[in-house]
Amino acid sequence: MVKDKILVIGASGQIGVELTLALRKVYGNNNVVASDLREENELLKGTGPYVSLDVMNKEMLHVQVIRQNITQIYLLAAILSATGEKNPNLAWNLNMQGLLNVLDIAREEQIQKVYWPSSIAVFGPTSPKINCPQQTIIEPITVYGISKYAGEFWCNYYHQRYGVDVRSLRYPGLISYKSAPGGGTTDYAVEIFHDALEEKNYNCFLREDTYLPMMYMPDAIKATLQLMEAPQEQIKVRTSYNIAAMSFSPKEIAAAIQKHIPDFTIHYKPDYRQTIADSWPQSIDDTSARNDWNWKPDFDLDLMTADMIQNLQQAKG
Ligand code: NAD
Ligand code: AKB
Repeated sequence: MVKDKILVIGASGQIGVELTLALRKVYGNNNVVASDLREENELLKGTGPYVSLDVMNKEMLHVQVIRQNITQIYLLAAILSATGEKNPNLAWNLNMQGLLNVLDIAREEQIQKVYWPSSIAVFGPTSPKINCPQQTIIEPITVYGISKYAGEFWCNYYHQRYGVDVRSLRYPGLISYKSAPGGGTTDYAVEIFHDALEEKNYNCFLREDTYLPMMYMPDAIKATLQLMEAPQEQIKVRTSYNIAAMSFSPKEIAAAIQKHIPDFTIHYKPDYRQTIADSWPQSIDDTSARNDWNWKPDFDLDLMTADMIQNLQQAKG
């Protein structure tokens, strides 16, 4: 049997750091190669191999895959919703070409499994707002959402046509304390904790009543590992699975933080990201993931808030 050897592309990002560390626990430090365009994240240093890699450079990527005897690829490099609206061409090019480079190499080198995340950003203003189903009207209005929706169908195509075992999750907004978010609309739900602890005040770029689907990073990592470990026959959705954990508004997360920091205050100054948030569903129906591979989250708003504050307080000394 061929030994698993994993390449994580975009390993220095918000998800990449934690996913790389989690994969190293499961597969062994030396069997998970971290890679990124930017320098190695501090938390990854000394925990396993790292290579500098641009996913847009297909030749370089191909050489690394062969040289390192890679059997699985996790592609996390992307431009997120808010940054994408500032530079639509860059977002489209990276999000599409990066994925196509990986899928092509996976086909040519018969890579066993590929992971590529999609997002709740595939949904648009015409999708149902509450408990948005797996299959529904999907008309995204951001370049990020368009690239994710197109990407889902490329994954499905490479699976159907070439047998590439590529799997995907539509992550909601992810909340974490280990690594910073990278230019999304849901980033406020991370920033708010840092400002609550440091300034006792947060200026929110979304309206107080903007409900969005969110998830704590440990649940996102759990879902990713669970999806990737599930037997092939259990994976019935080959575009991307809806997954959900919690939904809240800025007003609600502020109230949850005030249970720990009573003098915390929040002010609202919506900017261009409000339009993006308004186009997304408020909550997600993840029945398919629950039925197909037993998905179930562990964290709700209060549990996540308590854990975030405890860990950030410890880190800040
Ligand atoms: P991030 O911006 O924090 O990290 C992306 C990483 O990719 C960065 O370290 C960046 O340096 C790297 N990168 C950029 N261009 C590259 C290139 N050309 N070659 C190699 N590396 C490159 O993003 P993230 O939040 O960790 O997101 C990872 C994936 O998950 C993305 O596909 C994103 O769309 C998806 N996702 C994230 C969230 C979230 O809330 N974080 C939600 C839904 C989906
Ligand atoms: C973003 O806000 O762009 C991301 C996402 C939901 O995909 N966090």
